[in-house]
Amino acid sequence: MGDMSKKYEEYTITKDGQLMLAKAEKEQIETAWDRLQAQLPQCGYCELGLSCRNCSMGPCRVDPFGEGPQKGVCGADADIIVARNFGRMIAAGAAAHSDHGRDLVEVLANVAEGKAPGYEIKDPEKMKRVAAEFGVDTKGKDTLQIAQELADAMQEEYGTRKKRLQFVSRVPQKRLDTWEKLGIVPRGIDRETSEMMHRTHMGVDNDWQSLLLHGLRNALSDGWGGSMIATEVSDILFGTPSPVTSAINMGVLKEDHVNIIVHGHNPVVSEMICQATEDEDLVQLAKDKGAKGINLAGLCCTGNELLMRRGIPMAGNHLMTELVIVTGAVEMILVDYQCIMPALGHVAKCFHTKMISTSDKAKFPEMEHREFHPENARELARELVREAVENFERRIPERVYIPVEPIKTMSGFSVEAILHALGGTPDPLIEAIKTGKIRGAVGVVGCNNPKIKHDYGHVTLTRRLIENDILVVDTGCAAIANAKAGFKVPEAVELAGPGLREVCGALGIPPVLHVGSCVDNVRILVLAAALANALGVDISDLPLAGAAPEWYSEKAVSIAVYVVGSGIFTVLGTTPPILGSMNVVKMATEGLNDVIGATLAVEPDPEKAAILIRRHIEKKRAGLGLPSIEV
Ligand code: BF8
Ligand code: SF4
Repeated sequence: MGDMSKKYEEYTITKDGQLMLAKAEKEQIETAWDRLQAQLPQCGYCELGLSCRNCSMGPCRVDPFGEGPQKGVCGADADIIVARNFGRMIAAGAAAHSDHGRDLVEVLANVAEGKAPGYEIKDPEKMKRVAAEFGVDTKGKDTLQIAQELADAMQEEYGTRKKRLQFVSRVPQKRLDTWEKLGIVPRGIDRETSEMMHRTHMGVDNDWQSLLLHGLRNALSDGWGGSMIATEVSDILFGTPSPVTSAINMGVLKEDHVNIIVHGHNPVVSEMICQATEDEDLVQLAKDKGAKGINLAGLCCTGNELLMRRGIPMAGNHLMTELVIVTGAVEMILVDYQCIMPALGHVAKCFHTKMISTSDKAKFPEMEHREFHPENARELARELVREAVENFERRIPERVYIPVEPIKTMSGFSVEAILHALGGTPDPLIEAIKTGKIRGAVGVVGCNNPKIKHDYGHVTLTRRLIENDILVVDTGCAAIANAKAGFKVPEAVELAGPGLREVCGALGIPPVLHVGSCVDNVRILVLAAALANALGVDISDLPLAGAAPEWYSEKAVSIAVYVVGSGIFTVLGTTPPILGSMNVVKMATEGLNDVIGATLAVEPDPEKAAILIRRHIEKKRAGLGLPSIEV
C-alpha cells in the first residue's frame, strides 16, 4: 500500500488517511474525494450565492458578468439573493445546534422524572450554578427537583416570551450595549431561526443589510442560546471535562478486539454505548468469541464528547469516517446525527461492519434503524454492543489493515479546567498576555472539506500560531487534526515560541488546548467574556481571533457569524457563497467592523491566514496599550 499511498499526499497530510485511500482504491471503494471529482466543475452561480429556488416562479439566477439576467422573476437582485441564501445557511446551522441542545434538555427532564435509567446528574454543583442563572431557587430542593425546574426553564428558552435569552446575561456589558443599539439581542432560540425562514420567503425582507443583521441575531441565538444549552446540559449530565490523556488516529483500532465506533454529535447515545462496553458480561462474551475485549472509539464530535469526558480514544475526523470502515476491523458503527455522510452505509456493505442509526430524526441508506430514547437507552445500548460482539466472528482477518500506531493526546480543557490549571482565576493568563509572553489566543475550529488538503489547513495554521506565542484552543474536526499532529501533549511546548513554552511548560499543559466538540465553541465565548470582564473591556478589544480553515457545514457558518457577532475577528479557509454580491462581501469583510467591532476574512492559504491573525492580534494589543510587534 506504501507506494500507492504516495499519490494521496495531495489529498491528506495524514499517513493513516493516505494508506487507507490506497486500500480504498485497490478495493474499488468510492470516497468523498472521488465524488467531488465527479461533481466538477461545480455550479458557478451556486458557488457565488447567485441562484435562488425559494419559490416556484424560479429557480432563478443572476449573471455575475452583467450580461444575462440581473434579477430573479420576483425582482430580487444579487444582493438580496446572496443575503437570503446566507441567512438560510445560518438558520440551518443554528437549528442543528439548538435542536441538539433541546434533545439534551429532554434527557435532563426525563432524568428528573426518573424515566431515564442509566443517566444521572454527574455534576450537581454545575447544575446549581446554572439553575441560579435561570432564577431557579435551589435552596432546600433535591437534585432531581432542581433538574426538573432547570429543564423547564431551558425548554422555555426555545420559544420564550422574554425579551432576551437567559445566557445573554453572560455577555459583557459593552457587547450587550452594541447588540441593543443594533436590535440584535437574541430573543427565543426557535424564534430567530423561524423568523429567518420567514424573512427569506419571497416578498418579505428585501433589504440585504437588514437580512444580514438578522443573520447576526439568528447566529447569536445559537452561540448564546442553543449551543450554550447543549454544552452546559452535557456537562451537568455527563460531567464537566477535566484534563485526561488518550490516543488518536486510526491506530486506536485494535486487531484483537471487538471494535465499536460512535459517530455523530449527541452524547446521549454515545455515553450509553460507552457504559455498555464496560459491562462485564459483555466483555466476557467478547472473550468467549475469541477477542481480547471490547474497544470503543469515537469519530467527529460525539467522539470529542467522549474524549473530553472519558478519555475514549478517537479514530478520526470528518473525512476519515468512510476510511475507518475500509480498515475492515470495525464490527459496528453507531450514528446519531449531523455530519454523517449518507455514503457510509454503502461503504460498510463491502465489509462485515454493521451500521446502526439511532435518532428518530436521522435515517440513512443501508443502515439498520434502532431508535434510542431516554427510557430504553441503557437496555438498547447493551443489546447493540452484544450484536457488535457477535459480529466479530464475521470479520475477515485477511482484509484487516490497521495502518498506523496511535498518537498520544491530552484533552478535557473545559473553562472550569482551564481556570483550575491557572490556579482558580484567569489572572495568570491575563498577566502572560499583558507582558506579551502570550500574545493572544485563537480558536481554531471547524470541519474537513475535500476541496482543501485534509488537515493541512488546521495543522499549518496552528503550528504557525503557537510558534509565535499565540495560545490555540480548538474544537470539532480541527481539534482532531491538531491532536493527530502531536500538538496536544505537554511535550509539544517544544513547538511553541519561548513565551508560550514558558507559560504552558510551567503549568504542564500543551500549547493547544482541546475545549471540545463544535457546540463547545461556546466555551470559547465564556472564556472570552471572562477575560473581557476581568480587563473591563469589550470582547472586541481583546487580542483574540477565530479560524475555520477547512469548514464545510452550515453549522460552521452559524458559528463563524456568532463568533464575529461576539466581537472576534474570524478567518475562513473556504469561501462562503457570498462572492456574487460585492455589497455583502464588503459588509462582511470591512463594514461590520464599524457595526459590531469584528469582521470575517477569507484566506485559503493557512500560512497567509496566520499572518492576518498575527497582525490582528498585534493591532488589538496596541489598542489596549500592551507591547506590540511589527508582523
Ligand atoms: O460539529 S467540525 S465536520 S463533525 S460540523 Fe461536522 Fe464540521 Fe466536524 Fe462536528 Ni462541527
Ligand atoms: Fe426567483 Fe424570486 Fe422565487 Fe427566488 S424568490 S426563485 S429569485 S422568483
